Amino acid sequence: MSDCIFCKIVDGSIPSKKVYEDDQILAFYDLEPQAPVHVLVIPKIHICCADAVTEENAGVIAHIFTKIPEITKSLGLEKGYRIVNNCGEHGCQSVKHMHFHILGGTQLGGRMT
Ligand code: DGP
Repeated sequence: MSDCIFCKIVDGSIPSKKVYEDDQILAFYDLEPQAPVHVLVIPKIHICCADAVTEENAGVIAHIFTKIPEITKSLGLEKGYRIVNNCGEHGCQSVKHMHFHILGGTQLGGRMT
């Protein structure tokens, strides 16, 4: 999508600090970190949000989860981490290209709201 920030990060027209990339997905540091380690993992294809996951596009989401152990190990998150996906207005999703936040590098709080 031409007006999508994360599609522009995928095509390289907006720079990012990449931590992992393959033909289907990209992981890069969040611009506004909320933990000592804060990385976003995105599908390269434009899927707006969790609400738009279908049988047809779910493969890339599964692929993200198969790569998260490798990505988190490379980030030194052996003691654990949190995966967050915000969806829609009530979920406070600000970028409408589905992404998973990986947060870690410290003891995180117990509350999620
Ligand atoms: P969310 O609120 O779940 O939609 O999270 C969007 C995140 O994306 C937010 O933590 C800040 C981050 N972000 C927004 N624009 C950019 C950008 O241009 N580059 C990077 N690296 N992160 C961005």
